Amino acid sequence: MIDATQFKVRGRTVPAELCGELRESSLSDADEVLQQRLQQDGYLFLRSALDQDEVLAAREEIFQRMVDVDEVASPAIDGIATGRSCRADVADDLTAFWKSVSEGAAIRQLAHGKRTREVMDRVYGEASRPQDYMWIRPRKTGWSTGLHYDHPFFVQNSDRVFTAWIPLGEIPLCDGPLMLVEGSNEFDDLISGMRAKDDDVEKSPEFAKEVAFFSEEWDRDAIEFAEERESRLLSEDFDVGDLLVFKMTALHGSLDNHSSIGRVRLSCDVRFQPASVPIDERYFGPNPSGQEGTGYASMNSCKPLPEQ
Ligand SMILES: O=C(O)CCC(=O)C(=O)O
Ligand SMILES: [Fe+2]
Repeated sequence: MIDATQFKVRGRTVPAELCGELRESSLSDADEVLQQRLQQDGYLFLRSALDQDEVLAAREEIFQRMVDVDEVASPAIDGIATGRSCRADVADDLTAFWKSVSEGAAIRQLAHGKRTREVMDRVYGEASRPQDYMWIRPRKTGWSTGLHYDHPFFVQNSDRVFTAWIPLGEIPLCDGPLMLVEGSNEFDDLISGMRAKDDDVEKSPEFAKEVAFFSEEWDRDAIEFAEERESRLLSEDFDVGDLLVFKMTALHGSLDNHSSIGRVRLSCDVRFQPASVPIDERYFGPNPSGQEGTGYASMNSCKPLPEQ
């Protein structure tokens, strides 16, 4: 059972009737069941799907890099923010620093390794392929990610590209895990409006943020939005090894990180597609340009943690 009092968005506690838990699926379900559920709900929540040692190794690897720049206290695995940073003094190039964190051996083993790929093969019903460009998100207290759809960032092959959101360690509700809007993969007014702008997004990549609803104009309060749509905000106390897969048409953001011990919420999100589908070159290779053409530089995580 989730504790609704821990659901907070932008400093407000979400009314209990607007909170819900994610529907849990299991790897013991048949592949077809998993695939149908993803299509129906817009997401698939799999407990204990990934290798716990791989998850913890990735957590330690990333937080150790943040210990080295005085952003996280030792021991790294605890992930407690210091409130300080010497990243800008130590790293000549902040983008290169974050790219190297994102390319660490342990995080790549987790996100691109055999175990995760086998799970994603089942989700697709065929061989899958992860994108090289991936987001690692350390999120300090006070942070929440605004509501958005991922679709505009991955317009090409978008019906076959899925986001794999991986908690790197336990993420209880108070640490601000990912949150999905129930039924949002069927909000046809929003989805068709977004798809209608695909051509413009392709021509002008910076437009994607606006269309994803990240724009200031759309900057919607998740609580008000859920009320208006008579929907609910779904999340979970995530454990080591859990995996959340969702479609580009699932509206999501995160809860507030209101950890009372200043713990940084750490996750990674990587997009998969069937191996048989042609790749979108922006997200593959040793120097992916990403949607905005600036590679890793467009990621918030490139900034020293206190400035994010
Ligand atoms: O982890 C978050 O706060 C947001 C993640 C996200 O937007 C995604 O995985 O697409
Ligand atoms: Fe997203």
